[in-house]
This record gives sequence, C-alpha cells and structure tokens, in this order.
Amino acid sequence: MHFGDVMVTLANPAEVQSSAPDGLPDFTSVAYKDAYSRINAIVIEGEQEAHDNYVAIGTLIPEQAEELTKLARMELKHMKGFTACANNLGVTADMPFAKEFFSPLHGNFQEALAEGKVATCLLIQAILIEAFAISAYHIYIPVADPFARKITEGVVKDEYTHLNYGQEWLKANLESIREEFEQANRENLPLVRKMLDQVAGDAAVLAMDKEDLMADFLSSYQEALMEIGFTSREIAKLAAAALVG
Ligand code: PL3
Ligand code: FE2
Ligand code: FE2
Repeated sequence: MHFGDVMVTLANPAEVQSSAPDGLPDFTSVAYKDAYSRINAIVIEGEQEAHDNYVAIGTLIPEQAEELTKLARMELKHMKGFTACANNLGVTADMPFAKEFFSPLHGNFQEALAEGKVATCLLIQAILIEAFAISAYHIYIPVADPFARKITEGVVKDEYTHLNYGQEWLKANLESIREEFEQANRENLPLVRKMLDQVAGDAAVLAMDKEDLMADFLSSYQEALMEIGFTSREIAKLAAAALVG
C-alpha cells in the first residue's frame, strides 16, 4: 500500500527502518530495547563470570595460571565491548536479572572449585558456557545492529580459543576424569537447556530463533566432545542428559 507507506514515512521515520528490505529488527523500538536490557545483561554477566572462572581455574592448575590469565583478560575485553553495544542503543543492562539467570550454573562452578574438580570447572566454563556463547553470538551476528555486529564478530573468534583450551586439557586427561565429567555433564547440561528456554522469548524479539540457537549449541558441544575423544555413541548419551534433566 503505497499511500500508507508515505504516511508512515512522514509520521514516524523510525518506523520505516523496521520495514526496511534488510529485514533487521527496529533497534529503536521499546520492545527491542526492553529485550536487549536482559539479553545484554546476560552477556555482560556471562563475560564477567567467565573472567572470574578462568582466574579461579588457574588456582587449580598453577602451571597454567599464566595462560588462563590471558584467557580471562579476553573476557574483560568482551564485557567492555558488549557494554558499549548497550550504550550505543541507549539501553541499560538489567544486571540483577542476569545474576539470577547465571546463579545455578555459578553455584555448581563454585562447588566444583571448592572441591578442586578441574574437569567439572572446565566442562562448565570452557565447554558449556563457551558453546552457549558461541551459539548466541553466531545467531545474533546476522540480525545485530552494525556496531554490535562488528564487536560480536571479534568476540566469537576468541571464544573458540577458550573452547579449545578446555578441549585440550580434557582430552589430555580423559581417562582419569571420564566419570567425573559424565556426572558433571548430567548435572549441568540440563541447566544450560533451561537457560536457553529462559532466554528464548527475549531472543525472539531480537530476531534470534530458538531452534537455531539450540542447533548451533549442540553442534559446538558435540564437536567439542568428539575432539576430547568420546565416541559418537558416548556423545549421544551425554547429549541425552539435556532431554532427561
Ligand atoms: C564467555 O566467553 C561468554 C559467556 C557469555 C554467555 C552468553 C549467553 C548469551 C545469551 C543470548 C545472547 C544473544 C547475543 C546478544 C548479544 C548482545
Ligand atoms: Fe567471552
Ligand atoms: Fe570465553
């Protein structure tokens, strides 16, 4: 309807953006900013906790503390980048919401840390959280505003470095940590599944599809397990914990 389009253009230029042929969401809408205040907070909290977690893992593997400090520093850079994304859109991150969002996984990490369980800590941070972040960033990039897209593209490369780090340590120690790893997976994969469910509504407002998120997560997760040295059958069994939990 031509006439309608012209009316809209005259009345509210911001609305025209949302119906632009690029199909991107309207980054200035109230609904977008509201969803972004929670999603962005989750990402900021996730990056902050990732920093703290790598530093903490360094206390369990002192000979690797230096490398882990480097990984941790990358997480702070990510956090700053995503803080800039919110500022750019004029959004205030809902940090209390994000703290709550991470608290079950955070609690399990702290418990494992206190018990000196390196394999559990690495599963939670370097495999589950990194695979979750990678899937979210992959699905976000094509529908992000140009400023955030650039930042997220830089971040996602680093996250592969983190995933690889966890993979390598777990691979080198697989036979001694197998049982602990399987148990930790049984306890934590269902939490990630719940986190995905919880974020899906807000993610949809950002034009991110839940099934795409889940598929991307599972592909990074399964690929990591393959690299660590699990067989296809073992991987299927490990992944099935997401359905049971
Ligand atoms: C560790 O390096 C990063 C941990 C971050 C966890 C991210 C969770 C992502 C939830 C869905 C976010 C969509 C992306 C939007 C970016 C502003
Ligand atoms: Fe990160
Ligand atoms: Fe990371």
